[in-house]
Amino acid sequence: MEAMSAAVTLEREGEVALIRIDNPPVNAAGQPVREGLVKAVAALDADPGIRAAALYCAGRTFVAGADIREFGKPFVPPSLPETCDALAESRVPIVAVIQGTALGGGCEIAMACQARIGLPGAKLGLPEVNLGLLPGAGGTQRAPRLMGMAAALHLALSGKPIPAEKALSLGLLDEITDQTDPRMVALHAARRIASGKLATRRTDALTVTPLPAVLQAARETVAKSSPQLHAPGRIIEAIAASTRPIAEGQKEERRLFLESLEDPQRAALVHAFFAERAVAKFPEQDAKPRPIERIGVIGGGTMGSGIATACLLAGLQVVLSEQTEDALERGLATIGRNLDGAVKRGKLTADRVRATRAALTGASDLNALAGADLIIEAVFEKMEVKTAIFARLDGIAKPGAVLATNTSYLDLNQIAAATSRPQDVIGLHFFSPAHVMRLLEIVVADKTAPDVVATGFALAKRLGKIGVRAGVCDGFIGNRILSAYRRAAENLVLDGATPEQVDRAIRAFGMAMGPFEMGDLAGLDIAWASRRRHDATRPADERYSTLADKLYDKGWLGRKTGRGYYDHAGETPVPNPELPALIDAARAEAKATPRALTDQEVRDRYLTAMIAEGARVLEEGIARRPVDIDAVFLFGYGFPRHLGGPMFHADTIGAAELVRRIEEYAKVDPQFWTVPPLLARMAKDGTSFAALNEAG
Ligand code: T1G
Repeated sequence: MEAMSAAVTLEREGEVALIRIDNPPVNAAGQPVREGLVKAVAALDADPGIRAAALYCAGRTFVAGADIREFGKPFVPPSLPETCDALAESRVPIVAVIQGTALGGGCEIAMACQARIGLPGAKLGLPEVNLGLLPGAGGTQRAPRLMGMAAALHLALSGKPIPAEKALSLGLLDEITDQTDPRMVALHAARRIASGKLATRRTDALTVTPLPAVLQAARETVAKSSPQLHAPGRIIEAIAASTRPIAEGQKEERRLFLESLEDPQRAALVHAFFAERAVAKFPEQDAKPRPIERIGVIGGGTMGSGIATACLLAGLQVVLSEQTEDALERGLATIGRNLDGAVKRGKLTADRVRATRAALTGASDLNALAGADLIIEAVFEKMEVKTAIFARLDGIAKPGAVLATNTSYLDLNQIAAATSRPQDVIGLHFFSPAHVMRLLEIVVADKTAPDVVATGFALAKRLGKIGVRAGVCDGFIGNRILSAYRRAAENLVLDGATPEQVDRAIRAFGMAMGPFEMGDLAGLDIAWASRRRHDATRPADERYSTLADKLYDKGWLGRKTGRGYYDHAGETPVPNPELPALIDAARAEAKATPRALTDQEVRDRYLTAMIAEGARVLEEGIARRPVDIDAVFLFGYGFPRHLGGPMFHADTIGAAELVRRIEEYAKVDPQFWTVPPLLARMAKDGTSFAALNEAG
């Protein structure tokens, strides 16, 4: 075994050689991998005794792609394209042996080799589009050569990995083996090449059949499905170039790849990729989670049945508790429908349905939860209801059971104080529909034990959700910030915008929905209850829009009553024709001086409110880092991934400009528009939220 670099070794076995990559945790193609591969190919070329070689990886997976952490840092040669070219031009035929996932640059390394074998469960993919990139190491030229232009377009535009069987049928793999040891498969395959029993192909010598209609269809599809994203169009153009001689095609690919590397969308999408992983690091992460196999769910309404469904889909045992048999039946029926939906969506295989349904039991007596490892309360959002339930649970739940509430804003410390075991109490704030939305706010009270926090994160992982640690305040991270930019939206209407203009401007920014259409969807009674909750503490000088109250008073609660800010009677919602009169009345009451606002002004004010409240949430320690806020909004509130999240986006505006905007807006509404001290300091010091993330 001869070291080619810190991550690559070369082993000679008679007339064959084995190239081994070992770069934990996922064999990312960082500089040591690239350097080692180039040296290994040179060593093979220089050794006439070697007639065939195999490339395999140590650990759980083949190369998972370029090392994303290198982006934006000074480049250290050789590049991944040069590495793949070296493999493609190797005198000695090389077979790539793939376990786990060969993704991005990893798939490109495999495609540059002269044959590819998949181990059981292997997957191959070109996920670069998810990072705002394109396969930039020859992938847009070699994938069409191996699998045809149409399949290559689908693989690179979907960004989704395909199983080995599909890869084999498309020509991306040459064989699948049932052997599980990569080295053994590698040694055997190299020997088969040497003895002429395993055919090899030089990918670069293959040609691509032009499919102009397929290319045009792809252009039209991406123009419709993701008009705001830049990478898909670049991928199509790079793959279109694959009908040219490979050197020309690679030149076009390189041009487009370098363009994508500089694109702000790439930085934002890579940030979003790491955000999902960064939030899984939290102060209590070394504590041992408590075992969670049996889950009790209290409340079979929308949230409770959604939470129960999420737990069932994760293979957990669930006892659903409701107050009456009728309510229980309704809850169980909702869960049944959710599971049917999961089967339709392919989230639950037919053979698992029976076992999943059998894991669910119902009870109309809280005592049935005595054996649960973790109990999640999801009942009516009233403090007295929740504290009464937790007081009862204190006498029912077994010692060590985790007691969780799904409250979306109530004071967790007060709920914990209703028990004699506050250390076992935690907030698990799910987002509706709870069995679909990936975000889970894990709310930590003053006395929550570290292993209970770790249990919350273990449950999030088990449910396939993204857990984000939050401190206790009204609305935690997401809803607290939501209330700020919702208020900014209401004040924008006082100042001259229409709800439709605000929604249009925010959708044009990239949010899935604007605030008013979101309100109509969720139900205007939810925000009404939130405003009532603040009546007693609302400062007298607060600028308050009565428009939403006027809609509520008319019984216009949005989609569920057919009318809210919009009329939902027809195919597509149209602005409520009775709204202008109510808007005029609300403006008069607020003594507002409406004027025409541009969509840009609407966006600036709305986003500045979001970011300013995010800065306050950071300052108070409700969120530990800006990236935690980004994760909440990327995975729970439809913030566009290609903009990285509110705090990542804030850095593209800059603290000084944000402070300037707030001071300008404060001239009309000084009570709402105050400069958060953190933002003022950042403006003065010239620091960024990214720097705060680094500081951790
Ligand atoms: N580079 C650097 N680090 C990576 C990485 C990568 N490509 N992939 C994963 N990691 C880290 C991750 O941050 C985490 O670190 C640890 O590995 C385990 O990951 C030229 C330009 C492979 C399916 O987009 O999809 O190639 O948090 O928790 O759930 O054309 O990681 O432990 O410190 O996700 O088992 C294309 C991205 C790159 C694949 C494994 N490749 N990775 O999932 O583990 S661009 C990708 C994944 C490219 C070329 C272009 C997943 C996984 P830490 P994990 P997992």
